[in-house]
Amino acid sequence: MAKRRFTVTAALPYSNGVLHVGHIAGCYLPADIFVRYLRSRGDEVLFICGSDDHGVPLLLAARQEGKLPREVADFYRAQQKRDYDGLGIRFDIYSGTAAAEVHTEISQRFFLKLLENGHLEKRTSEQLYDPEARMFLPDRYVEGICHHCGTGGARGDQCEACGRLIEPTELLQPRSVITGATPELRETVHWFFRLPEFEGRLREWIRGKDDWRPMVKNFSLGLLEQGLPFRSITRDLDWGIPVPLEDDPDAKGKVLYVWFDAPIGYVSFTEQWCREQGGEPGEYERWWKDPDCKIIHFIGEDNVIFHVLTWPAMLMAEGTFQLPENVPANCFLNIQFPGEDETKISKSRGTAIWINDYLEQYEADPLRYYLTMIAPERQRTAFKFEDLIRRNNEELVAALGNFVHRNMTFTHRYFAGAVPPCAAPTEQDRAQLAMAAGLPDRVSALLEGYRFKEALQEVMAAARESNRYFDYRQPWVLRKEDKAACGTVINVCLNTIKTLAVVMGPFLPFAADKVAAMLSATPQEMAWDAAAGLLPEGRALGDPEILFEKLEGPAPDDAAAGVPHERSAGD
Ligand code: B3M
Ligand code: ZN
Repeated sequence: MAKRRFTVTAALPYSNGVLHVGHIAGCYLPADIFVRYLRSRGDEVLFICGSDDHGVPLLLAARQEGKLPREVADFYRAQQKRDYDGLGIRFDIYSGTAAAEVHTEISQRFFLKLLENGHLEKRTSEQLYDPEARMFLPDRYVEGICHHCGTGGARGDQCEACGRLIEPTELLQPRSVITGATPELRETVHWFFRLPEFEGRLREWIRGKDDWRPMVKNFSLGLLEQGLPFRSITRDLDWGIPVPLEDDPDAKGKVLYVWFDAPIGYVSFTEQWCREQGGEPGEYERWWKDPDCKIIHFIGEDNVIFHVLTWPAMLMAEGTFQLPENVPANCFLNIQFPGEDETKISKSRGTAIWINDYLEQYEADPLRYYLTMIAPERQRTAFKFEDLIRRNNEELVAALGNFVHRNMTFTHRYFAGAVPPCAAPTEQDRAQLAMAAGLPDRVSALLEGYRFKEALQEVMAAARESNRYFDYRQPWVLRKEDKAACGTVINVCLNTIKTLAVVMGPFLPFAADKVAAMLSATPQEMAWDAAAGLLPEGRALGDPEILFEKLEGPAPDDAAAGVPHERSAGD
């Protein structure tokens, strides 16, 4: 296959906290799997992420912790980095919108370009003001009832229940999050983005995307149907990117809205990475303006509106960028504890499983495995810890780990640890080799369609089939009756293991590395296109190693084994 070029991003988490399993299942793990797969194929990929350091979420955390916003951002950004590292999620750069020096300049230039192109409008409007705290209350500083769907506890930027955007002044029964006061209206000046101008182009662009997930496509087309509002893209805050209009007194004390500067962060971090590689200023353009480079944004369901409507509209308005090729979004991951109902993952309610806690006790691969197998690709699904333990033991250990282990130990015991020749293969031997040889293409086809769960199921089905082949051919019996035939079976199995190791690499990178070492395989042999290439006969193998440990945990609770419930983001 021809080599391609990709810019892959994963949503920038707010640096107001550490990461839990829901974050990872939402976009970081699928993005990492996709990137590892592309790299194994030999495609050129830049994998960009970092923290979203601006906006009210950060200010609320700083207020709560009695720290400066920058301290909070730096602290959590470093924690998040450790969590990703521990899980084997390997970005080329993990920066932050308050950490990347170029971000201020790139965001301000973007703003000015939109202004110059006539897509911004300065307006005086009435905004919510907290008379006790003596400040305006943008975004999450205010809560109330969503005027779209009537759900309470909606925040002044977006309603979690219906996913739609909210202007604080539209909230019913608004309340200041800081003082609890009922806000009053005060006049202030802001810059608005003429989003409605882009409705037609957005609709046409989205309609043409036949390979997008239906949830992503239908949700955004539905919003376009209702019409897009003018969006205010500046705020009365003292934390953020200053509005770059020194000569305009109205710009004093205003910063860019966090959802304006955050997606530009993808571009800034790219430029930061280029410069760290010794590049000239502006080299990010190769990753953002070249039609031959495909841009893929991995996100969670609540971010669809921003990545499919407002950000592409910003890109259209700027005029020189490419639009994303795909925006694979996952639904939310819920959680279920034994004997309890499925519930949202929530920090305040204590229903989160934190990555740093998990990694203190367990390896990364079982979590990567489980989160992919329950990936909320089409609907919400529920995380159950006892299910993770059960599936690790019954699937990773009993199928995949066992197949590798039984063949490695057999080879060491009876073939002096070297790959035996494949002499006179039978029909079954050939069928097994053919099954393995077809595996990379079957997995590829699913990964290219962003069907990560099914791709991993395909790998596991191959592992189970391989165990059946081993049991059917009974090499432990053949060993005494026909040593050459026994050697053929082991040869076939070792070659199957090599193929399995390559295709499981994107999902289970730590285990795949162990297998590569056991097979003394070179990086070239482990490339996707070489997955079905045969191991040389006589190759000396490394020592057998356990791939997956059996885990102890809460007893599997079959009654609680929940069925994912259907839900569209528009509910
Ligand atoms: N910071 C994530 C969130 O909504 C948000 C993503 C920004 S991606 C440019 O929690
Ligand atoms: Zn709502």
